[in-house]
Amino acid sequence: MKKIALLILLALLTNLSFSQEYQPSPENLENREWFQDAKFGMFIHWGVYSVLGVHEWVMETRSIDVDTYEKLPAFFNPTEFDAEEWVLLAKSAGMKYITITTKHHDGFAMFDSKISDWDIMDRTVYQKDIIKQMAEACKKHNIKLFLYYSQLDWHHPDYYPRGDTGNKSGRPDKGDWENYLDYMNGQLTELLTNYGEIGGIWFDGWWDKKDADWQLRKTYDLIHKLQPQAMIGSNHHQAPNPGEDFQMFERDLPGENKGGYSAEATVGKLPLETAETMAHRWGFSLQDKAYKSSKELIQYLVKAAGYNSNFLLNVGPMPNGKIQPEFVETLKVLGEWTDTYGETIYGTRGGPISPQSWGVSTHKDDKIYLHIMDWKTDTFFFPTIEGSIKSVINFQSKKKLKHETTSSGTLVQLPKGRDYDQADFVIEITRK
Ligand code: FHN
Repeated sequence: MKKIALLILLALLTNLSFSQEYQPSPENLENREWFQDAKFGMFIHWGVYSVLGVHEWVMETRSIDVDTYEKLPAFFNPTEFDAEEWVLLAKSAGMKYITITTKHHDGFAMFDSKISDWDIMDRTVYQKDIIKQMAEACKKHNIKLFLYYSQLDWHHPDYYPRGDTGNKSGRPDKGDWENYLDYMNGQLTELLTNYGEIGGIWFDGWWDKKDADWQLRKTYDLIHKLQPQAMIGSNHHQAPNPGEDFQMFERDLPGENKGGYSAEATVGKLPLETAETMAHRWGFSLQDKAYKSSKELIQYLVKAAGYNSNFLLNVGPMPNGKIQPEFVETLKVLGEWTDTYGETIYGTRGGPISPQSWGVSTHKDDKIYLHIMDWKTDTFFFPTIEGSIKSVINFQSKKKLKHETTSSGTLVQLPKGRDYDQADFVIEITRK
C-alpha cells in the first residue's frame, strides 16, 4: 500500500516537474538569435490618451473615472495615420522590429477585439484596426512586429481586487479575477490569430498586482501553442520567470538601476532589451520637450550592444496619426549613423572587453569593435584580448592605426585632431 502511495506521489512529482519545465521550440530559439542580431527596434505608445496630449498615464494621474474616460475615443480620429510611413521611418533609422501598444493600462484595444467593445472599432469614428494596418505594413517591409499588452487594466471591472493603481476609476468594489484572466487570454488569442506571424508579446503591468495569481504558465503556454516562435517578455522589473524568452529593462542598461525600475531585475541568461524614449514620456505629450539628442541616442544604442542588449526606442505618435517632426529629424540622424556604422552592432554580441567609462566593445566572427565614446586623448590602450591581432583600423576611414602590443595589452595611436565630441569613434580589430 505504502509502495503504491509512493509511486503515485513520484508520478505526480515527475508530472509536475515535467509540466513546469518550459522547453523553447526550435523556432523560438531561432527567433531569439534573430532578435539578438537585430539590435534596434521602435517602440510605439499610441492610444486614445494621445488626444489629451498629456501622456499615457493621464487617466490615473488626473483621476479620470471610467465614465469620463469613455468620452475620449470619440475624439480619436487619426486621419493622417499611415502605417507604411511609420514602418519606413523605423526602417530608415536602422530599426529591425516594431513593438506597439495593442492595449495600454487604460484597457483600450487598438485592434478589433470581438470580445470587447472597448476598442477602436466600436468606440471611434475612425473604425480601422491599427494593429492590422501595422501588421500588413511590417510584413510588406520585412520588419518584425512585437505586440505590447498591458496585463494591468484600469477599465475592466473584473480586474479585481484592484492593484496599486486604477483605484480612482469609479468601478464598483467587486469583480471576478478569473473572468479577467479569461478576457486577457481571449484578447491574446485574437492578437495571435488575426495578425499573422508576430515576433513576440511584450507584457507590462504585472507589477501592479505582484501577489495576484496571474496564472502565467497558462497564458504563456497559450501563446507558445498558438505561435511557438513568439518570444514572451514581461516588464515586471524582476529576473525572468519560467516561460519567458527575453528580458527587458526600462530606462536602464542591463545591470544598472539609474531609472529606478531595475533594483530587483537581476540579469538572466535570456536575450536582453532595454527600452528608452525619445523625450521623457512614452505616450504623446504636448509639453514634453526633454528631447534626447541624436548623439545621446546613438550612444545608448551602442552601449546597449556592448551590454549584449537590444535597444527599443520609443515614440509616442500624435492623435492625428503623425509622429512629431522633432522625432522624425532625430531618427533620420540615427539612420545616417546606422548606415555607416551598422556593421559594428548588427549581428554582434557584447564583449570581449566589458563596458568601461570610455565605451564598450562588440564582436562578431574574427572582428572586435571598440566603441570609444568618451576619450579625450590621441593614444588609447586596451587590455589583452584572446588570440593574436592581425590588424587595427579606423572603422570609418578604413585606415590602419599604429599600434603596439605588449603582454598587458595594446596601445593604439588614434588620428591626430579627431573630433573628441564624435558620438562613437570605432576601432576595428581583426584577429588572426
Ligand atoms: O507604466 C508603463 C509606462 O506607461 C510605459 O508603458 C513603460 C514602458 O516601458 N512601462 C510601464 C512602467 O513600467
